Amino acid sequence: GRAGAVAAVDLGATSGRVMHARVGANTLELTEAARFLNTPVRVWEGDRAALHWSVTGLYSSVLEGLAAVARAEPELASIGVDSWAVDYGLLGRGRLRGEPYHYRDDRTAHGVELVHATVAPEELYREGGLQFLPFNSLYQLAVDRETGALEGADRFLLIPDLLTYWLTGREHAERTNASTTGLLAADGSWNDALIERLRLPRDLFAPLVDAGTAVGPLLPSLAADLPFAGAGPTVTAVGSHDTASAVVAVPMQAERAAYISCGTWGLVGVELERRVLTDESRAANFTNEGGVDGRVRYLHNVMGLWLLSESVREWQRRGLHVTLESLLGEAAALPRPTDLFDADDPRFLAPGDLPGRIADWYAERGLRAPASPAGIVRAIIESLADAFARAVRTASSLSGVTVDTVHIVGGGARNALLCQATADRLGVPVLAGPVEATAIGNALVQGRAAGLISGDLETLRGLVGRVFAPVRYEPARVGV
Ligand code: LFR
Repeated sequence: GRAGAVAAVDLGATSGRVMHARVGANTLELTEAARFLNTPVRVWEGDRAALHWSVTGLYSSVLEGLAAVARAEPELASIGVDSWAVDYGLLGRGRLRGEPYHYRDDRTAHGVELVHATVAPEELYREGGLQFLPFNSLYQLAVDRETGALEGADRFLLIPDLLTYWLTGREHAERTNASTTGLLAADGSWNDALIERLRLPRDLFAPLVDAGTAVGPLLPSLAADLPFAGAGPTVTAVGSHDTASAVVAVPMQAERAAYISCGTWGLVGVELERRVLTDESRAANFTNEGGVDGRVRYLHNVMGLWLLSESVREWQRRGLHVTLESLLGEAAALPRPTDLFDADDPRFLAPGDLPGRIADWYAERGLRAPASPAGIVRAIIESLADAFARAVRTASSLSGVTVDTVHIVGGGARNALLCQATADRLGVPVLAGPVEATAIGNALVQGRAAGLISGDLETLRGLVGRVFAPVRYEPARVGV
């Protein structure tokens, strides 16, 4: 087919963007139509301040972005939405019943107790194949059930499905993101038996669709508002879990590469045809998430750039005049620290004073934490690279994939210090980029659904590699 245009809406936990993309067999061009911060907010709930997303605010920013795309490209073929995983809105008779909870809200600890009292973690892993993360949707839903939040709710929609519903009026659950709920069975359908054991209403869960499915046209009221030509674009289900879209756009040869999708989180792993459900895999806390085209995203969550952004937020809150950019520059000039901390430690999950928690980690071991913000930034980068390297080695040994190249995509691909440190620790080259892998993977799946490009993931990745040639970091030492 000939090239055409789509809009990729990509909402990260730190920021969101609407990208205008031109896609064809030999065409892949992205222009940013809108970028906006995604700032969670604490709201008093009678006995505590709970952390929520402002999803209606995000939707408003998305609409502004789509209007900008429409002005530039009235003939737009398609729109697709992806976001971070696991979080959701509850609807009652079509209406959102309150802003969604943020997965970093600490209500989930109790949900873990509730679920594990009914179903053993081993059993959950055998069926759902997910690594244990205290915020997986099933734990959140167990809390909703107990607090009465499910009363009057008749629909559960993950964030991208919720935005798609607001755009089209249609309710569905896209499968890559649904795989992060913990409520899918081994065959990729809703796990009815588990849903019943957790005493969740089965009707909450919408029909599943695969990435690439056309969902429907824009609602008439929106189509009238947005300056698109004719009938306007179709809304298409993409790999709506942002990490699924990012993995589509990793320009890798999957049989010999590992990837690190590095944004707020660092998702470190390999792509497989089949899930790995061994005890070793569960003990290593590796996840089998659903990928586009039925692939398996076999990976582990490492804290990611959150450690940097949340530290900077704390320093700024204390009145220091620092920015991440200036600190990265200073950090690069410092010597490599001898003592690293465990960037995988769950204590770093919650919002709040991160430098303080890093200092505690060192103090508990009788070690001295770096004193200056730049020193802490350097320690974060080296510790992240160390955690990345460990996860790559574990992914390789548990999956049997021999890794001779590591791809870093997402915002972390811009961080030269991090890319080099990761290459050095692994002794293999790191190929960095594209930075906007998630939006690219989102756009490519839409382009394929719209007939603008055809082929398997290898074909799509070939195009990504030609258009966005990665930056290569050679390891300072070889072979680990
Ligand atoms: C990355 C991501 C991860 C998921 C985490 C929470 O943005 O989607 O894959 O584990 O956010 O949803």
